[in-house]
Amino acid sequence: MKNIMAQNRIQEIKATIEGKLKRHYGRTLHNASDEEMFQTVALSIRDMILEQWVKGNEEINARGRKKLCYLSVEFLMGRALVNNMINLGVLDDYKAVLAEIGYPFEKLEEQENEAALGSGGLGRLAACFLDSLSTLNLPVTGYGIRYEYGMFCQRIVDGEQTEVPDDWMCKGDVWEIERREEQVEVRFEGMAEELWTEEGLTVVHKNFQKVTAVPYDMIVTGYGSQLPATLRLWRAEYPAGFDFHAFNKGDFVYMVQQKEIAESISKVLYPKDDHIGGRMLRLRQYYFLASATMQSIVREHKKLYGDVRTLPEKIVIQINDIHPALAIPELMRILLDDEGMGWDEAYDITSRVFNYTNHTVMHEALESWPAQLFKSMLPRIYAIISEINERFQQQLLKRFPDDRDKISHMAVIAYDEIRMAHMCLVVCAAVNGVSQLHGRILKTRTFRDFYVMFPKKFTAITNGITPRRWLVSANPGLCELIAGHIGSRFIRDYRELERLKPLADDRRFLKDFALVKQRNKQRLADYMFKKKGIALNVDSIFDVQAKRLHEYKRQLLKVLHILHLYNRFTGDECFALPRPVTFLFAAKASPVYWRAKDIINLIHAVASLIEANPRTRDCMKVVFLENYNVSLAELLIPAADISEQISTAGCEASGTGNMKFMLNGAVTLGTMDGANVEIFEKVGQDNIFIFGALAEEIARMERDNSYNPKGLFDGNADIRNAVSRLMDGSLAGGSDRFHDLYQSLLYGCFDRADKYFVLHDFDAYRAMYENVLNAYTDANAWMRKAAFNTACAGYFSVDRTIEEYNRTLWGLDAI
Ligand code: 26Y
Repeated sequence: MKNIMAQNRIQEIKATIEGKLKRHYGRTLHNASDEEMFQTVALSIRDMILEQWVKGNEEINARGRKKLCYLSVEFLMGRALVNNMINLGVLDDYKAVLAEIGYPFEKLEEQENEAALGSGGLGRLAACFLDSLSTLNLPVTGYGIRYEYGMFCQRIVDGEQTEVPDDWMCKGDVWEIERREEQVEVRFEGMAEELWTEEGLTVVHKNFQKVTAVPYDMIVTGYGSQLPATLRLWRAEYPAGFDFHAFNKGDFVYMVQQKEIAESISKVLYPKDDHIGGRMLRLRQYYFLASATMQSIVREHKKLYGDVRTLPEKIVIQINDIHPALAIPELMRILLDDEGMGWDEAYDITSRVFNYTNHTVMHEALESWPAQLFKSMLPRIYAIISEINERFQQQLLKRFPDDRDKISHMAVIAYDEIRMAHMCLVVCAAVNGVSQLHGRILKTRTFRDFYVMFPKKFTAITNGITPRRWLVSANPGLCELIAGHIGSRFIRDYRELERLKPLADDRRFLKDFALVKQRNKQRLADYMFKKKGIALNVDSIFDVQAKRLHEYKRQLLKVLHILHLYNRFTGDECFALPRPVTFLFAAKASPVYWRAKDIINLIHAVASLIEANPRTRDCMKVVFLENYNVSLAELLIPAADISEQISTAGCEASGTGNMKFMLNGAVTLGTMDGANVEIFEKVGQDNIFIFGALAEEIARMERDNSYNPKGLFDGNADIRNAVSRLMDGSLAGGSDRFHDLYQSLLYGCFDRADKYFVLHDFDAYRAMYENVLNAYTDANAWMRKAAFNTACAGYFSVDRTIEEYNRTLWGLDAI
């Protein structure tokens, strides 16, 4: 009976695909191109999703349910096709259909360009949030920018990173729906004029430049969900038919230039950059996102409920890091200028709808803008922020009448700078960190004065990841093994994974667990060989560090340690490793972050050094995986034995890669930083390898300036010998190539020496690494650790994260 039903479904799907191929492309199953096959299958899936989406949204609107608006400049979605099939429960059916047709399923997967509208953790978290909100049937719209070029593609040429534009939409995006009729107008430049009329003071924004914001809605599915999430991405266009005056005057060139400027706003995702021209373009992007989104939210609210005053009952807005913070003054502008409200009422509404999540304590990311430039680009918004600042300073003056320093320290505008984070802290209802440690650092250091003033606003909610993509989709072997023992409820209910704990003592289970790991290593090895011609030894330990390249994440620590092992081989004929190790790195460096790019080059130079030496090449191998992205992460993470999470304590807000590795049965080698602390608490000290200075120790050394890396270099031969390799000509590129890295470690270049305490933690890392290698030699004990990590990973499901946000901040009801 079941079989007959499955057969019917399969025939139905096949007929749908055949029909679509014929109608859309005039093709049959026999002569369709790969691209046409992909588009057709994707369209058939999209039809199913749209069906749900229409029903779900009707229900929310009919019942007048509160909705979450999640604002983020990054959404790192990854590929959608297989994920959608899993979520809809039709993966097996589609696999069967394609098998019947004789079309390889993997080929279909590979056709899809991934939507890489993000550079790392922040953007990927936003994507996991949408997955979870939909899975839990909570209403949400994500708002972002439809970058024509997403995160650049990384190519390695002679060991150096080069960037290639990521033309992800070259074939069009099947998952999006253009909503041209819902476009809005965003205004830049000009001036804000105050006018006294009979109704009092009004402000008129004059002589502005218009940019049209056109929304594209992407439908994002959840697992077995009734309510797909909406991701609304804005594209910038030059207003059609605008400035005919210039055109008539024959100023055709001017018009084309203006068009160029307008459309550059949604042209490309900024990975990070520090020159002012680029920064101003980023500010333009931020306001574009903020203004288009707030106009669209207010417009929809009025359409549904008539009265803008009920906004806080129906909408809650989460600002994903500081970048979309201009949404705050933009809502004020709409309420004051368009809706004619008074300041107090507008402020009351605004301060009730917004929350702000901080994702970093790194100073460079707590953005502030030069006041004059800001004012000329956004005159009306500038005036509103000035007023917020003025009123806040009055409040401060009452509270700290004699403390001028404190007042200018906390002000929103001071020393000709606009501090976006301070504005958020003043106006938002809540601010949260993304791990418990990060939350504490925000209270006690980064925003200490604000915590004293607004203690109730501060919380910490630890990040999470979606088990749908990071286990079910990325690691079907492990998923099947788990389901065979505890059923498949764990996919929706993160508490279920705990039930694996007793199995960590079951030898048969551990054997199967090891087998799955081995297959995943083989899967990665096959991929690397086929795509890059690189052979991996699947019997070696896979030791993986995969994340954005940044000094604080300390890829350099791992490289220096590899050089240390190399030195031991060359210095001592009897030295051996208990098992061969493959050191896998994957990371993109920001195109203008020269030191990060040097580190990538260094990794390649060290790889060559090891490869060239017959003593080392069979027991050590360094591999750099080009172009790290979501799809590669899905292959790489399930294959890892060791998960390297070695940031300088106090620097990594949370980390989410650490959770993905843990879930897939890799054991963490890490510092007490970000969510590593909580992983440690969950798995216990026998199942994780922790080393290095604690956040308080780092902070103390920074405060009293007591850290002396040169002293460590002089006093510790291991450190000296490893670091000296950078300069002694043994690495490709010659003795000059890594001079800056060497200098940065020992003497500093325009900053403190070894700002991220690499040499400080070197010895602790070296010692702990020995423990790791020894632990691995007991295969059964190692697999116990690995499996126990998986069993403890439930807490780090994004569903737990979303439940916490919802309980403490949002108050949404599931449909
Ligand atoms: C320069 C500016 C445009 C900018 C762009 C992207 C600044 C920062 C970022 C991205 C930040 C980011 O990815 N932060 C990470 O957020 C994760 C999710 O909360 C954390 O797990 C991770 O520790 C943090 O580094």
